Amino acid sequence: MNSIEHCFLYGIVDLGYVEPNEVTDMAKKLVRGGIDLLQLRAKTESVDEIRRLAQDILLVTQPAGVPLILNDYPQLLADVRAEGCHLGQEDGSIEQARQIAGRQILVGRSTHSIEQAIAAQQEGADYIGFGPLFPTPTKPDATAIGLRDLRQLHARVNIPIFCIGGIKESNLRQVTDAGAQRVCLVSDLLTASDPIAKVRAVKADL
Ligand code: 3NM
Repeated sequence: MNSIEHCFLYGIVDLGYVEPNEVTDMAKKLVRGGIDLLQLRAKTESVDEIRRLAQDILLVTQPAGVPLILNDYPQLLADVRAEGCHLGQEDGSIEQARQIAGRQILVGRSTHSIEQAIAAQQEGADYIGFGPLFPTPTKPDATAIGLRDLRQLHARVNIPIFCIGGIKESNLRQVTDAGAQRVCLVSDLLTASDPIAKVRAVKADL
């Protein structure tokens, strides 16, 4: 299984873009392209549906050694063998998520400022998301925080930092020039005419 330190391109299968019956196929494409880490993000589906989708994706990710992270739902990790969960600022504590899962899991936290990033590291997160860097249709109500904090952030936080929010193949260079080392992309991968080629192209530019 890829260790988190070796993950640079994080993809999210977001049910806002992918129909439930296309989830496995999309996961296959992202894995085939060389995605390092994958998240299942389903904001409106039932817990039972998320469990079923996660089980299906695991058939793709586990043989490829790609960790699968569930957006929230640490309770599912007791019986779904995904590798971890991702918590927002409003979700529970990292320690609580580990206890609920009852086994060793990865736990990530969304952060939107340097202060939140440092707090997540102190709380024991395995990695953080940091964003949204740019305005994004995937999280339309979130305020973009821009690129200016990235160097200071990387100097002060030493767990893996995945920059997120409005990042595309077309602006990736701007993001890495500003100091980003790892990125998470959603819509640019999921709406690509050829997601396999898109993942390969983004990875080659990282
Ligand atoms: N979390 P896209 S931004 C799911 O800043 C998510 O915490 C964010 O989607 C955060 O690549 C975001 O389509 C959406 O912009 C990222």
